[in-house]
Amino acid sequence: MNDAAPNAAPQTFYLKDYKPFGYEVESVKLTFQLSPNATKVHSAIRFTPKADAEDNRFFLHGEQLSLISAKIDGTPVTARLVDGGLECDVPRTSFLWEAEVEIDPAANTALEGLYMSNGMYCTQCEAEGFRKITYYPDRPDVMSTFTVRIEGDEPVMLSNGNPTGAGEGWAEWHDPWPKPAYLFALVAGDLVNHPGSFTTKSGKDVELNIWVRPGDEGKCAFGMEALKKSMKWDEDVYGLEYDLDLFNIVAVDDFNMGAMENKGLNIFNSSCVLASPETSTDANFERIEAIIAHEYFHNWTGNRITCRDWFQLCLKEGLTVFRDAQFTADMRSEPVKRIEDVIALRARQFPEDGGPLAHPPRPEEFQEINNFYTATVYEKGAEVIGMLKRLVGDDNYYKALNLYFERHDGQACTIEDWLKVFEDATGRDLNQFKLWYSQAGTPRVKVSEEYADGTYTLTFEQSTPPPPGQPEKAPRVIPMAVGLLSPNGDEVRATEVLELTEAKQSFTFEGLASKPVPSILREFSAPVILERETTNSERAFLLAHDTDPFNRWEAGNALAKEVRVAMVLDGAAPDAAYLDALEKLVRDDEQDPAFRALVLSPPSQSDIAQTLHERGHTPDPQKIYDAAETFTQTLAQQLETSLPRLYAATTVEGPYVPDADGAGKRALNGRILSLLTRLDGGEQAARQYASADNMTQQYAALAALMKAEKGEAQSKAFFEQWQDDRLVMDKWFALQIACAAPETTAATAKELTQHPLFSMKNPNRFRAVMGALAGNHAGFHHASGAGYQLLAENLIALDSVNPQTTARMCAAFQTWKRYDSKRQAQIQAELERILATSDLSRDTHEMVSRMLSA
Ligand code: 0A1
Ligand code: ZN
Repeated sequence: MNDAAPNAAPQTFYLKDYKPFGYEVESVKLTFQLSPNATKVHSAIRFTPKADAEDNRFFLHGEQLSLISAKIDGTPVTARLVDGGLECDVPRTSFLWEAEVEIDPAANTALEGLYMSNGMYCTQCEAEGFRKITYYPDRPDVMSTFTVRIEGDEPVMLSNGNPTGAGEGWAEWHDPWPKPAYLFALVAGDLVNHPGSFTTKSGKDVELNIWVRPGDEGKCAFGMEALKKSMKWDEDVYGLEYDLDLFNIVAVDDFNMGAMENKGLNIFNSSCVLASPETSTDANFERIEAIIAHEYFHNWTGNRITCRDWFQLCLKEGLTVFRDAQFTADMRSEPVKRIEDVIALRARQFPEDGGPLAHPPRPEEFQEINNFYTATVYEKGAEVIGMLKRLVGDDNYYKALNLYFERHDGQACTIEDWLKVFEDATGRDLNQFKLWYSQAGTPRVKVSEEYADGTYTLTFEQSTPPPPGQPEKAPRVIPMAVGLLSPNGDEVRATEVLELTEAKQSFTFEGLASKPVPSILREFSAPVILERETTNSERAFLLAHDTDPFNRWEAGNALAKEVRVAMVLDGAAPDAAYLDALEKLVRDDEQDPAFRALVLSPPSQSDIAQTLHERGHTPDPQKIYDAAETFTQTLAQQLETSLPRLYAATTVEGPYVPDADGAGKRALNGRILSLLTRLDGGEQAARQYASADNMTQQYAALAALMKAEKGEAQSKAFFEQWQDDRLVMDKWFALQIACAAPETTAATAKELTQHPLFSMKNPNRFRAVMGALAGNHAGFHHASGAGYQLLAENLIALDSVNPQTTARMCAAFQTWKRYDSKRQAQIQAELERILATSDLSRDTHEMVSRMLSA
């Protein structure tokens, strides 16, 4: 059942309305009597009224709970059940609140609160799931210590903190660190552990475990190593040590997100922790390492210092994403990580920021906070921290961070607290910088240049398109990293960070013997759209000579986009000079394979659509698809004679190791194989498929074959081999849709929704199918409208099962206004159909209304 009748005006929450809770929560003791359909939860909570409370209403959140009894200081009381919780008359002195409620974990398909997944009990409380477990002030600024007793016949019963006792049918846990309820966790089931240990820098031994279903024990070793590396890295780089005797990770199959940082008991979507060479690709390994690090790093940035309210979500998420990106850069390759992150930012955050779902990293209002776990809060939130670090410098950054941990440990904080430590540590005024937190939209920066008498001038004009009817936005502080190259390719000015603070601003460079070639926005020093009139030959020059690896890739990427845009708009042939430049780079064995693979990966079709839209054109998905096909085919032909040698040279021999070097080579090898498959009828790919001993190569071969419509036999074999492995099956589902031609994409996806292994209850499977549909740009946007229809139908069906995942996947429609009027009308009709569904969840209602009101 969904909460509230959302078709009646849903409630909106505002940042400006923040009021502290009127009571301290001194301690929380919870007892769970587990039973699939009737779990009893007894809570004993000591409240003390705050002397200076502005508001002493005693309101506890609670949803989908059956209240059995309530007592204050041992005497039964009658609580008033109100919308979203209960109220009660309480003493003006410290008192013990006790309540007993009953909940139904087996019926909980929303996967929020206490639920069951494959017979295992599991919780997800962020953001507001604890209120589905018991009555409580479920807000992040209420922090308390938790003692938990679990009664049941499950072989393993876990909660936060340290174990304090266990016996036949019961286990007790105590978490000494005060925490908000969203970090509460409980897991119980038939689990086995992969153990490990870590000694902290001050000599404390920490027991580590990864808990999985029997049968998955062999897929934990990589995650365990990643955890140890994360613990060490946080000590080395930030000086932060782990603070409990035990750190548990649990893998669960049914989970709405990637993972969750519950104190001492991280819960992971099994796709983000289980790994083996046979079942996981290089990309899976990299992601798993990053997510394990991310959740672990939350122990300080999120748990020890948490958020005052959910408007401040980017305080913990932006910082933790930034920290996990630093970690991945250190463990693997800094430029490759930066390039991957910028590709992802442009693919996910830029469309959000330029469409109807745009919001600032710190939103000021929401109806359903679950809808704000977005690319803007996470990825743009991290970009803002990257800019701050660039502006104040590394030393000042770590000085400010030390002050942050010293000053705010144990507190629930705001963006103001965060910026204040930087102001205090550096003496810098961050008022203007703060606009990054309060303004939505991606700034555009127009660059022009002048050269005369040895002086080179760069002029920047910034503007952020305001939503219709809103005033022009004030200029922001933009750190613009710039270097200059001489025409012979030498760097004549090393990277310098120019600080843009005005709408229009010029910077001069003196003493240059000739007009330099500028390399602007190095390392993507700010999340902006750069507009600069330049030539393809200058881009090719930077692709060959730039000393900043990010910008070298960027030059190639910009060139690729220009070529593809010209193909789409003017029907031009693929640019010969670009093909030559690509060929040269791909054949250059001196260059890093990972870099060559990235340059050889064309911009995605949705990226081309986005670029066309930014330039005022209406993207035609079919034309974009045709241009991509023609380009790749032409490139394959151009490289024809080199492909067999390149394929052989990039094939990694020997046992599979999921490290960055091997991954880079395999990525390049995979690109080469996909080109080769266009020419050899799939011979090489079939050989690779047959001999592959790891998923990266097996999957690359299968993808190449399926894309060329030559993979039917291998797809069957893949199914036979892996049908019992849920995570590998997700790949099988998704790949068929990703490889389908535009006119068959929706039908392929529809057929897969009829497959016996398709399930609405497993978010990974639903995402594998519907996410692949939305991700196949030309197929999803096929003129028939079949893609839109299929997604809408499935979202309507999913909404009553799992509102959170439904709402998140609705975002596939967010770019609707950029397409032609026929497609707009088709999408609008689907959005209206969703909105008209009776009993639509608050989550989906908010997302669809926001998109329709654009
Ligand atoms: N805090 C987690 C992400 C997360 C957020 C919400 C969830 O359920 C609604 C679950 C997980 C992270 O950043 O990893
Ligand atoms: Zn996080």
